[in-house]
Amino acid sequence: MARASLVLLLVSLADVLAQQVSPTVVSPPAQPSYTGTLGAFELIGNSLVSAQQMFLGTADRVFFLDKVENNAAKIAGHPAWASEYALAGDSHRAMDAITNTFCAGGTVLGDGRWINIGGNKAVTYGGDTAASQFGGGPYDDPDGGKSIRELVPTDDGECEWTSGPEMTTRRWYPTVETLQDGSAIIIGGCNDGGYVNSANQDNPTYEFYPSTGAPINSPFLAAALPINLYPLTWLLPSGLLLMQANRATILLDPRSHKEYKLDDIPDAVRAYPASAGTVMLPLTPANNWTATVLFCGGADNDYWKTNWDIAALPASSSCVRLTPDISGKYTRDDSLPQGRSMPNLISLPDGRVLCLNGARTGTAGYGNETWAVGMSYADNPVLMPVMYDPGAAAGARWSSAGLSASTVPRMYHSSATLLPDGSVLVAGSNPNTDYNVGPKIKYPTEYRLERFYPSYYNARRPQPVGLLSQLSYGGPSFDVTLSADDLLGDARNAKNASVVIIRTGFSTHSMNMGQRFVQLDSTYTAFGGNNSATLHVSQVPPNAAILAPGPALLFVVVAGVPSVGVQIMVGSGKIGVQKMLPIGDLPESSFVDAAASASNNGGARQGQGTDSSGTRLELGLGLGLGLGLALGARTLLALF
Ligand SMILES: *[C@@H]1O[C@H](CO)[C@@H](O)[C@H](O)[C@H]1NC(C)=O
Ligand SMILES: *[C@@H]1O[C@H](CO)[C@@H](O)[C@H](O)[C@H]1NC(C)=O
Ligand SMILES: *[C@@H]1O[C@H](CO)[C@@H](O)[C@H](O)[C@H]1NC(C)=O
Ligand SMILES: *[C@@H]1O[C@H](CO)[C@@H](O)[C@H](O)[C@H]1NC(C)=O
Ligand SMILES: [Cu+2]
Repeated sequence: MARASLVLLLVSLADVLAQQVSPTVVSPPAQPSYTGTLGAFELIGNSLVSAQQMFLGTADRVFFLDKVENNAAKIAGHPAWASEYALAGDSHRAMDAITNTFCAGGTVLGDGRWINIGGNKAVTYGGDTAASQFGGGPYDDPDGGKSIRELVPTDDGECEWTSGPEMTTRRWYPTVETLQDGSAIIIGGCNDGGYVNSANQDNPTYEFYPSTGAPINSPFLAAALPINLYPLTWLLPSGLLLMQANRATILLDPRSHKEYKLDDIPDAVRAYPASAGTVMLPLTPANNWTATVLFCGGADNDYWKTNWDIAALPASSSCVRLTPDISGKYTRDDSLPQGRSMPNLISLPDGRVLCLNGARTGTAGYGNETWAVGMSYADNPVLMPVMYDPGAAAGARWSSAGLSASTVPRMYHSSATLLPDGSVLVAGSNPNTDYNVGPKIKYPTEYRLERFYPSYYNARRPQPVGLLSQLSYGGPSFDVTLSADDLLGDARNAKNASVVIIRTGFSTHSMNMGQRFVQLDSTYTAFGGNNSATLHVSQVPPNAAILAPGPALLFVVVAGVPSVGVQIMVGSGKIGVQKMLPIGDLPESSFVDAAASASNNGGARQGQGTDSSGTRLELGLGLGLGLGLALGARTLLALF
């Protein structure tokens, strides 16, 4: 019996070793290469095309996608509607996105490929439908409605968009979210566009990429007409998808196709074109990696029903939260200091959320109506950013203290993304049918890039030693060391160190699809003698619905100051079922004071001031297999 279970154990260990990702230790991240004005925006460069869509593809490269329009930059003999921007070099190049990417969706897959999904028909000047849908002048932009475009980002300036297999149905304004196996779900959209959707062109279905077959009908999407474009969607730790459109909210089981109705969202319409800002708040050991989604702003009126001056409609300031795996009831959160449509909510490595971009009146969209501002359906840009602290007491979560305003209105078709150095890149704004600039244009086609510098930006950054290039779901913990400088000269600051993974997401239409913040479990051994510390860090929780596989940024944050993020791979680096490994208990946090370390060489558990935070489950079966795979309480939960 004992032998049998030993054999079993060895077999599963071999399995574990075979499946184990092969991380390398990465060099400690450096300091940012320049300084910024804290709390402020700086104009830095040019996106070459208007940044309707953008994402961070490598630690140094940002990719932009525009709609087809008359940009001066040319590629393959036609105006470009895609580009790449090198952060370190402040240089850019035009790219060929092949088909019309107008209001496409996107995400990154588990193997590191980015996909860009759907779009509009071929157009000619003024956004009007082109004579040929298969290319040719003036823009040579084949119909993108069924397109799947792929990019494997590199730092060599050589990567290019390629065409994947076409979808069977047209999707303009689809949402895309990465799933537990690193594949993607592609949701909704319409055939021909318009300010809002309509029954005669609706596509209330979802499908997967890589494809698993024909699109599946969603009663929820069909019922949410006309506000069912770009449905707000997040993969939840339960494995269900939270979806919100019009006033309705559901949980979708993407496997059984069952939909479970939750409460209607109060106060305002949040999805496009009301375009609230939305973000999943940090998933942390303290909240047991439970997802809470924040929705802020939008339009509190059935504005789409008549032709009236939408651009003058005050935007909503309401914020609500939902913790959908626990309860289907929304709770009201602190309101924004002023109404706002089209904000971006960006997760910062210190756990706060930056709200920027958007307008105080109106919604997304544009047209030739007499009441439009130029063509914009919004007016009164909100130039002032505001910071949300999810840990602050109710009533004190929003603050603009220490922040200053941008000088660039970021209206419809703006975007924003976190960068590895912890600054935020801001781009886009183009409420125009075609490239449109000039002194009389209040909201022109905008190419200017800005960086926003959060309060930690100029502080000396931690330079942790021992970060890994690839993390598994469960498996052996790893150690990261922090120097006295990293700990601000006091080993006790190890108590205030955290290790966080951020997937920065695909930014478009006030969403950052796939954006997620996951804090890893960690403990510390801090040394009073030399004021250094070792962090003992768990791998990713063994549940790929907490963080889907694929590339992400890894930060170590000490007393609110993040290291420069390093790009890592989460999971196997392949699309497919990810191996869930047991996750061991970590050593208890301890503080080894100077006297103790002098007298007994500093064993982690020997220090006098052993700090028993006492919250950790110390079941520690301690199998001592030399792999650091101590099976603990969490393991057992994960395995059975
Ligand atoms: C709106 O105006 C532009 C520029 O004048 C024109 O090219 C386009 O056809 C108009 N669109 C519609 C839908 O009327
Ligand atoms: C944390 O969440 C998991 C499910 O994701 C659950 O099994 C476990 O009981 C929770 N732990 C605590 C302490 O609430
Ligand atoms: C951690 O650091 C932040 C930023 O300096 C500070 O506000 C907070 O009080 C610290 N927390 C602890 C537990 O020391
Ligand atoms: C600090 O002291 C501890 C205990 O003596 C030792 O293990 C560690 O290597 C030292 N760290 C540094 C950076 O000197
Ligand atoms: Cu759009």
